[in-house]
Amino acid sequence: MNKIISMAIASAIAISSCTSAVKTDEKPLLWLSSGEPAVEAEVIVDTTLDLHPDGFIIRDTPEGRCIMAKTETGALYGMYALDRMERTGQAEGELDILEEPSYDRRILNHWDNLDNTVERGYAGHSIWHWGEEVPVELITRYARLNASIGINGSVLNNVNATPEMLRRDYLERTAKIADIMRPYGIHVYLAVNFSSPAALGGLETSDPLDPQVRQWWADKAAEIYSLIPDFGGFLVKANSEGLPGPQDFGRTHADGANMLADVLKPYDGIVMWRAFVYSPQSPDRASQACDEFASLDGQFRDNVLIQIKNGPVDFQPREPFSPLFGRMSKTAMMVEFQITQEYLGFSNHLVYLPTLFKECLDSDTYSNGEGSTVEAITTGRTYPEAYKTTAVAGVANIGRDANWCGHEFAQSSWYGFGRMAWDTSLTSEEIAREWLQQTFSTDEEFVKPVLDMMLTSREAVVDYMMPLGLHHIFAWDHHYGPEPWCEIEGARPDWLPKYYHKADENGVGFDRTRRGSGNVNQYNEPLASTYDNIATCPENLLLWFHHVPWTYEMSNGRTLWEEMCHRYDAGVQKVREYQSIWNAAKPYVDAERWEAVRAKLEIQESDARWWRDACVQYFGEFSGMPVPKEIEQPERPLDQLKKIKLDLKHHN
Ligand code: GCW
Repeated sequence: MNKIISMAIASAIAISSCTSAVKTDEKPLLWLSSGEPAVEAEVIVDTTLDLHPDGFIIRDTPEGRCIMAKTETGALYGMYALDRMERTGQAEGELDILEEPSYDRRILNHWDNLDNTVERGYAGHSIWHWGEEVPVELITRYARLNASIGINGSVLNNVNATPEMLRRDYLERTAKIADIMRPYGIHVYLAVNFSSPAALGGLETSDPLDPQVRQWWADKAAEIYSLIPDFGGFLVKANSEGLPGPQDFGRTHADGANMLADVLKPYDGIVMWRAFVYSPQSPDRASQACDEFASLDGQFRDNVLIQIKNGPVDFQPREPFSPLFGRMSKTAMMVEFQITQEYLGFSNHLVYLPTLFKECLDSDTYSNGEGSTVEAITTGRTYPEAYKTTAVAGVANIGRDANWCGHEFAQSSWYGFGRMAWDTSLTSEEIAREWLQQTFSTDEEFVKPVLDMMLTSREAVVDYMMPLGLHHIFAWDHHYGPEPWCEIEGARPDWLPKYYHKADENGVGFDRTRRGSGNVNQYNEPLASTYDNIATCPENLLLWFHHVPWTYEMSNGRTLWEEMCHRYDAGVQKVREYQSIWNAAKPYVDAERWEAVRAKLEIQESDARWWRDACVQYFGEFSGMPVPKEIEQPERPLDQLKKIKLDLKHHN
């Protein structure tokens, strides 16, 4: 025991000395009161412990409280955990806790470009400061925040990757970033462009079966690992939205992914190969990932993970889970969530996302009978042989803004993603509560109502934007605000709202039943039949799966048309409730942050009205029915709302 304790003290010193070099007077440390976990406990690192390398034990012994872990990273996680427990009043009494992460790899995907813009970023330019001096303090703070919630991987660059990313100078800089993050247990990964051998290396082709191409990638991997020995691996978007991929050479996704997996294998690197593929010719975009990937099950190397967006289309306010999660049993899969609010009002709307994340993870795919939830599948419980490693990804909402995420409450979705990736059994409520307690106040008078606001906020945004399974009726390209009427000459049909809502005088919604696109059949029974039957399809996904008559009777007795209008209005009313809650929260929050949130809620309320007024009037032209009298009537006529054109780019 003594021997272990003396080892422990040494490593505890090592850990605290590597975390103490940063001044704390710059960007705020958000939910951390200060960078260092200030806990009173003995820290023991014992490499012989039978524990996940990231796991830890916190235990009270007659000699006092101690944290035990197999690695320094595990010890650091234990220290942050105890720190959190102390600050949220959970550290009293005798402790005997053992924690191991739900996923091995808990990764943020940054869609950051080398010119420092961030695709779908709403919080300022890239924190990596490409081309400028490496911001050591900023990156250290970022690493601390991540370590405190268990995030252990960062893909530094946009999945729309430029071949330049693999240039020597960018790799050297990536190595510097990796050096800063290493003490916090964070591995760096890069998104790569499949054409790099030709575009950067000057080869004639990037065909994955060409020996010279394979050699080029092998040399590149050797170069990367010589600079970054613990490099995590590659993330690849291929044959998607105009990006190159193996299909350009008549090869499959498996050929492409395996070629990269082979060159990373000697270094324990992984390939995260995205399943976000769709072509304009397809009658149903929601079916395409399964169409292209399900038949490849079993053909991928064991260091490949298929990275699948939570829903089958694209991070909409509500989607069913992607049916692909229920279709592969011999291939490792990982979920990609979007923390940045591309389709949820950018950083202007208060939307706490762990409720959305959990809804997906808790969905039962019935892949191997009942209980094969997305969580059980992707954590490797359902098909352990297929999962050499497990992972989960979240598209980051982080930028150079003073508050990191643009909206004070957007920090809670970053926090929540990390906590949930660490422990999928935590509830959204538990996560929101501890975030509020650490970020603002532990006073229940404050916590209770604000917690309620967070927990209902995702449903509110669904109501005022796209209730009952409506989806993708956003304004062109930038996706801020409503434009269900949008028509652009020559545009891809699957980039236009009418492809998705299909409103006409008979009704509204996308018929994905067996009489329509047949997408329901990609789900395992009993789900396929549940979704196929309008009477059993959950109402919150009704217009996702069915084209429904305006006069269809909903379970509460209203017609579809009435219910749609009621939902739109309920979303607006909810935001007004949030405004009252926040007004009452004033005594518990410092003036600056209180005012920032107040101002954002004002925008959100006005945007919610904009959404409601635009959608009920637009769809009313098809239903031929008036907005029910009992709800607030639209203020501005549709013509006026149609004239709103925002000059926004999809890079910040
Ligand atoms: O939803 C779309 C976004 C693109 C994004 C793409 C993807 C990075 O609008 O901006 O590109 O998804 O996930 O690849």
